[in-house]
Amino acid sequence: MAALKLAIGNKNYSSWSMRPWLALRASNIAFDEVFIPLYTGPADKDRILALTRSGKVPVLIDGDITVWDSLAIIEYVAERFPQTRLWPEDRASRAHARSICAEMHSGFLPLRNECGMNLHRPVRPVALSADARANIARIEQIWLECRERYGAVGPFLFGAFGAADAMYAPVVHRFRTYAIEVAPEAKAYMETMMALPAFREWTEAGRAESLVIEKFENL
Ligand SMILES: N[C@@H](CCC(=O)N[C@@H](CS)C(=O)NCC(=O)O)C(=O)O
Repeated sequence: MAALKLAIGNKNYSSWSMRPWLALRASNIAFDEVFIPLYTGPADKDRILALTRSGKVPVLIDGDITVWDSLAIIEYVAERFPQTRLWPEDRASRAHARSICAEMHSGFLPLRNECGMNLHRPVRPVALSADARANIARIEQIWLECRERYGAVGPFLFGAFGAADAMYAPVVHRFRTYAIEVAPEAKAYMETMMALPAFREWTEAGRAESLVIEKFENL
């Protein structure tokens, strides 16, 4: 049994769960996964509430420490396992990485609402609002700026895989599933992410799930 426990929702739909799961797995940190199916009724909700009164997954349990919220979990993992180097070493790059993670965490609602993560969904475009299109343009700009600044160091946003890649991973799926066209450099970044073994592992497991959440199927 691993020291850490990460409670997550359905891999097919739970974009929030994907982020810390990927940060841990891509960093080779051992953890036990606790799967709690989402939106099935009070019994599963009670299982989440027994872990965190926020009533939301993901939740990380490390002994008597409980951490909830995807970004807080990634911050905790980075601090607890410094060898993961989830944040860039250089202060200016780290400030940049934290800014784009915070921007992702607190924004992009139109894109989230109109292009829900759904790994089962056949790839096809959807009519998008002007706000969602503006979100897409901003994310593309964020990625391109990172590629321009750190491309010489490696293929991820800040060179090596890190917190920012984990935070933006669900967007890679959204762009892919909703056939959103992006610039070649942004596409190359998406391909780097899609080839990452941990990303593939999550994706394959999500596609193998048979649970369907109706309210996420109409997009
Ligand atoms: N800001 C939170 C959001 C977590 C969240 O909304 N989780 C959803 C699943 S993706 C959830 O647990 N929903 C269950 C419910 O509301 O009953 C995070 O980053 O972890």
